Order: sequence, then C-alpha cells, then structure tokens
Amino acid sequence: MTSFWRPAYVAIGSNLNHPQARVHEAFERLAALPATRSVLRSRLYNTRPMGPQDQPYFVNAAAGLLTQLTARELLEVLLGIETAMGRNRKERWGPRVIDLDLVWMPGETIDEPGLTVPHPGVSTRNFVLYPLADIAPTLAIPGHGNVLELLHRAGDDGISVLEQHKSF
Ligand code: A4P
Ligand code: MG
Repeated sequence: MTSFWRPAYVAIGSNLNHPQARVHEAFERLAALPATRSVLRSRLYNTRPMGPQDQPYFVNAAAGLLTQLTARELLEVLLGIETAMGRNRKERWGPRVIDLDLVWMPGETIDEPGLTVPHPGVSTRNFVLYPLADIAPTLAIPGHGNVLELLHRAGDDGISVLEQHKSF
C-alpha cells in the first residue's frame, strides 16, 4: 500500500448468470474495496464474444478508481472478487460469470508472470475501449496510445450500448 492515491482503470466483463446484474454487482464490490474509492462508471455494452462463438454475448463496462493499493495488491483483490462471485477458470476466452482486468494504472508499467500492465489486449478490443472512453477518453496508455484514437482504430463491430448512465 502507498500513502498516495492514484487512478486505476478496471475492465469488467460477464456473459453468465445474468451478466447485466453481475456487472452492477462488480461495480458495488469495487466501490467497497479497502483503500480504494470508486469514482467513475461507464455505460454498459452488449458485445459479441471474442474467442469461441458458441457462448452468449458479453456485457462489458469499465470502472475508474482512486486507490492507495499497488497494481499487485489491486490484482489480488480483483481476483478475490472474481472468486467471491463464483468464477472458475476453465477454457481460455470461455464463458465467465465475471472477469476483472486491470487495464492501466499510471506509474505501474509491469511485465511479470501473472501481471501485465497495461493489459496487453487494451489496444485492439473495442469491448474494453468503448467503456474506457466513457470515463477516460483522453487517457494515454503507454506503449499503446490515446484511448479515443485506439477506439476509432478498433471500430464498433459487434458492440452496442445496453444501458445508459442513470446518474452521475
Ligand atoms: N493477468 C495478467 N495481467 C493482468 C491484468 N492486467 N489484469 C493474469 C488482470 N489479470 C491479469 O486471466 C488469467 C490471468 O491473467 C490472471 O490470473 C492474472 O494473473 P483470466 O481472466 O483467468 O484468463 P482468461 O480471461 O481466460 O484469458 P485472458 O487471455 O486473460 O482473456 P481476457 O483477456 O481476460 O479475455 N469477449 C467479449 N465480447 N468481452 C469480454 O470481456 N473477455 C474475454 C477474456 C474473452 N472474450 C471476450 C471478453
Ligand atoms: Mg481476466
């Protein structure tokens, strides 16, 4: 844990067990993390699965946090939320009740076994970039680029808005 607060951007995905409700549950659980404040929530999106197509569409979203945790500590608590919500890891890119990826945290460029920050998929996945653009359109992700530019490059194939912001 550090004495200062930094932003952290978390991508949320679900395609099992009422995905829209699971994404809202994830927002609530993120807001309850220790030494962490939940500051921004994106809209919710319906997205075509990347990977095996014989699985339901996903609901994707993103959360903007402020945290005193390090990236390692944050990953640990994200994996803890996944476990608490019943995630069990089977096939790669297979269906999941919840997936929480640490997309980027300024000052935490990491490439270690079990933790890569920025998340390597961020620059090509529109289901990560659209939610991220709701909360941090001008964010520059080192080694990848600016969120809005990446989004325009990735395009809007297979993605639609499921739920607008209810309030700020
Ligand atoms: N890991 C390393 N870096 C990170 C990071 N920055 N954030 C490690 C989170 N985790 C990170 O993840 C495997 C391990 O990655 C973790 O234990 C952690 O130590 P996982 O979520 O169990 O594996 P996975 O998800 O099956 O594989 P992978 O390659 O991580 O998949 P992704 O990238 O998570 O993608 N289609 C749509 N439309 N929407 C989606 O959200 N998601 C996926 C999964 C596939 N298709 C999708 C979506
Ligand atoms: Mg993951």
